Amino acid sequence: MSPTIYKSPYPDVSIPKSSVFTFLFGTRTPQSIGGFPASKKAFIDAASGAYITRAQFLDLTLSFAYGLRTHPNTKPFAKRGNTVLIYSPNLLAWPVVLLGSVAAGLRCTPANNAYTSQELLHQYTDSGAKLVITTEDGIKTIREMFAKLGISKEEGNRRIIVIGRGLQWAGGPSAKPSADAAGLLTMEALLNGGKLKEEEKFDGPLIHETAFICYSSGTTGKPKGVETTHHNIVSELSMFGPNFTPLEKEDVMLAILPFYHIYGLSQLVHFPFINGLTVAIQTRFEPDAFCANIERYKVTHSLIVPPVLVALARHPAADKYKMTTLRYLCSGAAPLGKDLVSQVNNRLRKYGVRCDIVQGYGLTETSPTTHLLPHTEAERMMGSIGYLMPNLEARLVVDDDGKVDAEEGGAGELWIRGPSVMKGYLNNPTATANAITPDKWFRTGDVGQVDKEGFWYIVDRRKELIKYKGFQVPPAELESILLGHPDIADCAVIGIDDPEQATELPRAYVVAAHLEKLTTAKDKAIFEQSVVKWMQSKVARHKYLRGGVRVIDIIPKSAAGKILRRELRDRAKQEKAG
Ligand code: 4UV
Repeated sequence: MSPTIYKSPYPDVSIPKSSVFTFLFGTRTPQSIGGFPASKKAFIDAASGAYITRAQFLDLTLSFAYGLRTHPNTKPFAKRGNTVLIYSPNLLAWPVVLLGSVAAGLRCTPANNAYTSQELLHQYTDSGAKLVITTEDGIKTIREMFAKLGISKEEGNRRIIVIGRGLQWAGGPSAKPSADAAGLLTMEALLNGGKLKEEEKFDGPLIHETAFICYSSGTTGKPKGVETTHHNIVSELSMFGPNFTPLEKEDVMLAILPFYHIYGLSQLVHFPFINGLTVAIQTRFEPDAFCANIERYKVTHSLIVPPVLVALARHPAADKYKMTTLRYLCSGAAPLGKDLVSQVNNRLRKYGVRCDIVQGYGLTETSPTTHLLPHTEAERMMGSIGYLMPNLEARLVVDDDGKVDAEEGGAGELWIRGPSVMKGYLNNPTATANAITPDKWFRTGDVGQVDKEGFWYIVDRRKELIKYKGFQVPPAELESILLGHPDIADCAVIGIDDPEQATELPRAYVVAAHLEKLTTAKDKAIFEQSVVKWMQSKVARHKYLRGGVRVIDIIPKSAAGKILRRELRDRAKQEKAG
C-alpha cells in the first residue's frame, strides 16, 4: 500500500541556493544589510546594554574570519572544512565567532558550556575539531581535556581562542583578563588584524557541505554529531514567515535558550537577524532577570521551554515588572500542557499583557523546527504543536519498517522528509542508516497524531531519550558511566515526569553488586543517595539523577538483551501512585 503522506497547509516556499553566511549578509549596501538598516541593533548584551549593529556584526565576523585565516596559531587549523569547537555560554561575542568561523569556511561544533572535560572530550575528538573558542571560565576545563588527550600545555595553548570578559570591542565596559588567560590568543586580538575581503563561497552542490555539528543522541545511544548543512539551515529559515510568527519593525527578542543547542542556534542567532529583529542576550535564565529584561528592552518575543512558563505562572518576578510589550512566546523542546499555558495567560492578562503563547516542535536532526502553531491559532489550538512547515512531508508510521501508516486520526511514529533533514550522523553510517530510510524519511522516535484541520500533536516518545528542561539526557551515556561504579552490577536510566516543574527527571534503576550488604531500607537509601552524589562528580548539571536512584533485583530486558524501559516507566508510575 502506498504511504499516507501529509503536507503543510501552507504552500512550499522557494529556497535560495546559498551558504548560511550569504543568506544572512548577501544583499548588502552601506545603508542596508539583508533588507534592514545597517545601523539597526542586531545583538545586545542584556546585562551591560553594550550592543552591535547589523553593520558591525558583518564587519566583526569578516574581521574574525580574517584573524582565523592569518594568525600563526590558528592558520594551520582554519582551512575550509576544518572544525572549530565553541565552548561558551551565550554572550555578545557568540554570534560573531560563529559567523566569523562560517565566513572562513569552517564547520562549527557548539558544545554545552556546562560540560565536564570528559563530556567535552567526546565532542572534541568525534567532531575532529582542532581549535576551541572559549571564555576565561572555560579554559580550565579545556586544559583538563587536552591533558586527558595527551596534548602538551604548549600545544593546547595554541589551539585556544579566548573570549575576554571585556566588551570594549562592542563599545561596552572593559575588564582585566584573568591569570588563566595570560599568553593565550584572544578573540579581541583576532579582530584587529584586518578584514576578509570575501566570505568563503558554498554555491551549487557545495550548499550540501556541513556548516554545524550539534550533538544529539537521536533515538538511541550516546550523543552523535549531527551534520547540518548550509542548505539545511537556509531551508529551515526560509520556511518561516509571517504566517507563523508576528513580525514588526521594532521587535526585540530576548534570548535565554543556549545558542549551542540547535533551537537557540537557529532561532535566536539566525532567525532574528534575517527578520530584522534585535536580540537581547541574557546569559543565564533566571526569572527575575528575564522579567526585568523584558521591561528594560521592551521585549516583544522570546523562545522558551516549558519550565520558563512555570516561572511566569508562579514566580513573584512576574508581578514586579511591566511586560506589556510582550506579544509572542514560543515553547519547544519538550511537551507543553494546556493548563500551564492557561495559567500564564491568566496571570499576564491581569497586567494587560496580550501575548500569543504557541508551541513548536523539532529536533536537532531537522535543523530544527518541523511544526509550529501559527500565532493566530494560539488561543484556539493550545496544546497542539501546530502545522507542518512548508516544504516538508510527514508520515505516521505504525510498524518498524515503514510499511503500515496510521489510520486517519490515529497515532504513529512521526517520520519527516524534506530539505531541512540533516545530512547524517558524522562518521557514523550505521546510525545514519538507522535514522534515515533509503527514500530519505527521517524517523523522529516521537509518536504523533494529526487532526482533520492539519493540527499536530505529540502524544508519546518511543525513543529512549530523556529531556530535562529541554536539555537532552541520553540514558545510554548515564548507563555506561554508572556501570563504571564499583558497586553497580547493572542499571537502566529512564525519565520520570515532574508536572510541577513541567519536565522529566532522570532516574536510575540499579542492581547492586553486593546486594547482601544492603540489608535494611536505610542501607539501601544511603547507597542510592551515594550514587546520586557520585554521578554529580561525573556529568553536567542537567544530567544529574534528579529523579533519584532505586535499587532493584534485576533490570527487565528483552530476549535480545534490550532494556525494557516501558516496564521501568510503569514501575515508576506505580511507585508514585503507591
Ligand atoms: O534534538 P532536540 O534536543 O531538539 C529540540 C528542538 C526543539 C525545538 C522545538 C520547537 C522549535 O520551534 C524549534 O525550533 C526547536 O529539542 O530534541 C528533540 C526531541 O525533543 C522533544 C521530542 O522528543 C524530540 O524528538 N520535543 C521537542 N519539541 C517538543 C518535543 C514538543 N513541542 N513537544 C514534545 N516533545
